[in-house]
Amino acid sequence: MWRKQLPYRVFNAGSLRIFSMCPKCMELKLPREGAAFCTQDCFKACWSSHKSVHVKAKLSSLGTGSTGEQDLGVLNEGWQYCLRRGQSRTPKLPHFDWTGKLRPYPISPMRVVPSHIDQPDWAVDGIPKIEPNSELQRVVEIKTPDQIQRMRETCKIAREALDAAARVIRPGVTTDEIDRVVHEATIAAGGYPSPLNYHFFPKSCCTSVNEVICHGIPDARKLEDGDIVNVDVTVYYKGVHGDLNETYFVGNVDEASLQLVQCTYECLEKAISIVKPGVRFREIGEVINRHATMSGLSVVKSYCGHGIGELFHCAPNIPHYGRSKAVGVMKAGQTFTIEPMINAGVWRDRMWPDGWTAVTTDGKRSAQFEHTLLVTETGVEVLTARLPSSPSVFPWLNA
Ligand code: EYL
Ligand code: CO
Ligand code: CO
Repeated sequence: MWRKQLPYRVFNAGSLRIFSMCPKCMELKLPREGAAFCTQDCFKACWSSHKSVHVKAKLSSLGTGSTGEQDLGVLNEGWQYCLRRGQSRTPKLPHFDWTGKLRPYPISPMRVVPSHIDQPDWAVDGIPKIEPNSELQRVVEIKTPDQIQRMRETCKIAREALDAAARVIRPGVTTDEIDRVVHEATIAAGGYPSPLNYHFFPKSCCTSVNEVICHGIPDARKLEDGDIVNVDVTVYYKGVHGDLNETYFVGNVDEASLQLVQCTYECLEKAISIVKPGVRFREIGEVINRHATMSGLSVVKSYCGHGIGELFHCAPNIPHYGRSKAVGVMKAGQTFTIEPMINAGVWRDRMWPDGWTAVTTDGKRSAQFEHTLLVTETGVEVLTARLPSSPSVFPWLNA
C-alpha cells in the first residue's frame, strides 16, 4: 500500500544521511554499509553485538571459507540497529507510547538474492531511481499485450509465494520464518522480492500482526494463538511487479477478529466487482467505505492502492475511503492494486520509531487484503487470483 503523501522527503534523506562510521571497520576496510551507524549513540548502543563483525571479518580474511554470502552477512549486520536515524530496534527498545501490546523484535541479516536474478534499480543501494521521476506517476499507462502477459506470469509467482507463506502459519512460527519462505519461493521461481531494499526496507515481504495496519517488518517474534497476521508479497519478474496480500488466522481467533477479517475480504471483493471501463476510481472508496462502516468498522486513509507494472508504484492513486478526491475513470489495459486496510476501532494510524510499521492509534486490530487487477474491455481480470492449489484458509470460502 502506498502512503498518500509519498514518503520521499523522509527516504531521500537516506542518501544525504550523515553516518557515524565504526573506526575499527574503517581500519579493517570493511564495507561502509556495515560500518555506518545513524548516530554516535546508536553506535554505542550497538557495540556489544557489532564488535563480532570485526572477528568474522578477520576470520574470512584469513581465508577460512570466505564466501560471498558470509561477506554479505557482515555487511548487513549493522542494519538491524540503524533502521532510522537515532532509533534502534534492538537490543534496547526505543521510548515510544506503544498503542497496543505488540513490540518490535530483532531482525535477521538481509537475505541474499542470487546474481542471475534480474533486480530492480533499488536492490543495490536502496534508492529507486526510475520510479520517482517517471511520467507514469502522473499519467495512467495502458499496458501492451506483452506487458500484460508478463504481469500474468509475475502475479502467479507472487500468488504462489504468498500461498507458501500461508501454509507455514501456525502458533510458534516467527514472522522472520515467513519472510524466509516468501524469499525462497520467490527466488526459486526466478523472481526478486520487490520490497527488499525498496527505500531501504530490510526484508522480502511485510508481515503485519494484530494492531499493525501495514509494512510490519518480519522479525523474531513468534506468532501466538489468537493472532491475525497479514502477509504482503510483491515479486519482480520479467521486468514487471505483481503485488498481493492476505490476512491469516493463527490458531483459534476470537469472533470479533473473524468478523474483521471476513469483512475486509468482502470489501475487496465488492470493490473488484465494480471495476470496468468508464467507472470512476473514486467509486472504489465509496463501495469499501459503505461495507466497512455498515459493519461498525473504519477505513484507513493514509495508505492507498496504486498503479503497478514496470514500476512498483505509479498512477493511479486508489483511496479506499469515501468522499475522496481521486480523479479519472478506468480504461481497458490499466493495471492497479486495491488493498483496503480496515480497522476494528478508529481509522487513524501512527508510525513506529522504525519508520515503517504503521499501527492503529487505539491499539485495536487491523486487517487487509490486496489484489493486482487488469481492467479488461468487459470488466476485470484478477491477476493475483487464488489458484486451485491455494490452501483453504478462509472458512467463508469453503462450500
Ligand atoms: C516497503 C518502503 C516505507 C510496500 C507497498 C513493502 C514500506 C514502508 C517504505 C508500498 C510501499 C510493500 O504497495 C505496497 N504494498 O502493497 N512500500 C512497500 N514496502 C516500504
Ligand atoms: Co500494493
Ligand atoms: Co502489497
